[in-house]
Amino acid sequence: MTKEPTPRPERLEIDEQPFLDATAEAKSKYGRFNLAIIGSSGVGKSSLVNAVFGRDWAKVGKGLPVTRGVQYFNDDSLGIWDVEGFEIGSQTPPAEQLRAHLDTISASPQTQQVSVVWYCVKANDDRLTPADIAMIRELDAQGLPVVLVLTKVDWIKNPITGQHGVAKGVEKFVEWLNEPVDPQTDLPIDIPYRSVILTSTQDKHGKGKGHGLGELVAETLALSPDNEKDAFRIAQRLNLPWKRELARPIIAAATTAAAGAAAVPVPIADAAILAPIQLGMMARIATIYDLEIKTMMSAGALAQVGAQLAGRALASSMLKLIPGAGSVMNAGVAGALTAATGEGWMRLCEQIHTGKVDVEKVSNSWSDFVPGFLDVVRKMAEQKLAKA
Ligand SMILES: Nc1nc2c(ncn2[C@@H]2O[C@H](COP(=O)(O)OP(=O)(O)OP(=O)(O)O)[C@@H](O)[C@H]2O)c(=O)[nH]1
Ligand SMILES: [Mg+2]
Repeated sequence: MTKEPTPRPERLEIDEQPFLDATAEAKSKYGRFNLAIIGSSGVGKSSLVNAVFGRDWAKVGKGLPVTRGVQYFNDDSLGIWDVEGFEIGSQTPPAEQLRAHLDTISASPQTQQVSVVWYCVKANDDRLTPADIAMIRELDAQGLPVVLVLTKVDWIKNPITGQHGVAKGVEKFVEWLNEPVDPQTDLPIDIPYRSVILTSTQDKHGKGKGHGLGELVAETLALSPDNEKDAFRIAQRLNLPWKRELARPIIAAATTAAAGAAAVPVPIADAAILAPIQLGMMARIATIYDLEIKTMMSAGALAQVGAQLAGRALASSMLKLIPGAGSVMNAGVAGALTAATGEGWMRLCEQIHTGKVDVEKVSNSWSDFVPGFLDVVRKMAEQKLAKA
């Protein structure tokens, strides 16, 4: 009696290396965005960083005190130089004090060099001091674009129109800032900030989402050098459409690559050829949402997701929906599968990024984000029927 050979277990071995490689490549491509924030103690510098970049560095306090008055905080995509404003009673003139801080920054590695400066002043200070003006001039002289950020603006809601406005004093301050004159001589003076943005990160009861932050990120992006704009888009957390704009071309490229890989139709059993393409795409998208593979899931769990996406089970169940597709993976199916995967993954990353998904439950919630691909398949099926 001959013994039947034991069937090989239906397991796809998916290598997560393409994900790791693509992550490293994307990180080095985008680099780090460095911002300097200057302002007196308590003006709200840390609160701004938390609101715009979603990093709670103020609380964890893992800043590196570089020298007195200068701290550097960083992760992969963002570096913050936290620089104290002019100390009242200091013997050193303001411009000189700042120059010493800027020298400290210049002496640091290339990856830590500043792109844009937020010079922060409390809105209800009602004026810029001579020290502020000297410091802003020093920054400009060093070629750094300065945004003058008025912090802790009290926004008052007009009970009739429902519109938000600011107190008269702040309005006057802004008028002066738009056309500054010397208080003694009344002659116009030049203070080289590029723009004035009114902000708050909370209302006076410590609540609310803040104001002016969208304007602040738009202005910061505009002032960033072209080769650092993507780094800023990635580092910030307020504007999701910017991230989608970065993710969509990546999905398109992977879709083309997947269609190419299946240009000669392959049996579904070999559908794993798509895994490296899809894992690379997923890694690049995760980078745009500033998500670490480590915080998302273990490498093993990720490989499993990859297997589910590109693997036999998924591909064959999809193929059932396509009339007459049979048991092969062709260019159209591979492309559609990859496009849908990319779109679903982008949405999942977006949800995690905005804190709407529990990281622990990522593998479970994935299926909630895939319906998109069923739509694509249905559309393909409909087109096919229409042509027939
Ligand atoms: N009302 C109001 N309070 C704010 C706002 N932003 C920050 N605060 C409060 O102001 C205090 C100081 O804010 P921080 O963000 O720590 O200020 P900082 O400039 O980083 O201060 P230092 O690190 O000490 O130099 C905190 O108690 C904040 O809660 C705001 O927009 N409105
Ligand atoms: Mg602080």
